[in-house]
Amino acid sequence: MVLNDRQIAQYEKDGYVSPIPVLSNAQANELRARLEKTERAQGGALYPAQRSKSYILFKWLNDLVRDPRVLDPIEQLIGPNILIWNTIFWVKEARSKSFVSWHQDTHYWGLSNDKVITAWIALSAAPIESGCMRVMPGTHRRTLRHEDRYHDDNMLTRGQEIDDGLDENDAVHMPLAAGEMSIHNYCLAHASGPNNSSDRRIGISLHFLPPDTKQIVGAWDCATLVRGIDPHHHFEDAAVPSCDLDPAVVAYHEKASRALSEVLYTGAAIKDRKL
Ligand SMILES: O=C(O)CCC(=O)C(=O)O
Repeated sequence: MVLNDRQIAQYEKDGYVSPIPVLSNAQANELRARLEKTERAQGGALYPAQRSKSYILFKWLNDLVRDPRVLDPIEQLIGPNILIWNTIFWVKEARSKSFVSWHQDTHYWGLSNDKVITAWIALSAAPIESGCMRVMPGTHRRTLRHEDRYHDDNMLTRGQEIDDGLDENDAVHMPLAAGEMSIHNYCLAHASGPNNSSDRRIGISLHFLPPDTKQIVGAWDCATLVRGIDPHHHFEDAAVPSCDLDPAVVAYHEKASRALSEVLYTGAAIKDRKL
């Protein structure tokens, strides 16, 4: 067992657990190098659509979402049957203003289940000065009002931001070393500030579902069973890449990423595709 009773109780009460060691520093560096090789080959960055549903596109990430070091603590929190639904790259360049406003993902992902869980894995060091993840303990038990603010430096699709009297003094930072992971319930309010460090801050969020979850906003969606069984089949089985940017899955990934983008922008006044 990876998580002890205190950590499990903290997840239930506060909505998060951090840090959890997952990869060695060398393994995190190796995955970072794989990502940066793709970025270089494309002129310096991922394309916006490649940021999401990326486990369909990158073999190394499809392996990571099945890694027992990642899944064991997830199983302790949501049970033995686990689907990977989405993964998102969160790259903040060194000394960049990129930030993520306070938000609860539950309002935007079209999912029926409040057990949906996010694992955030650091591929670079993510100390406080780099704009690490922050959370508001206990807010996973409240529905908070959001507004779309469309800020250029906001990494979220529509600049969604909680406008419901949150007190910044209640926030907790979740700094991570490269290779460590934080976990939070997707109903929990979270955010992150600009990167004031001299290195890139590179993270990947992995979004896992119990199989009784449904997509209730989008007409079509996909996911991959990574542990246990799926008696429900609410999601199409996602394509699996046999190498990074496998030509056999590129069109499928584009379909999945576009379908997700449509869900994320449902009801938005402006659809400026960031994901
Ligand atoms: O990487 C960040 O700073 C924010 C990530 C995030 O919002 C998420 O994983 O849900």
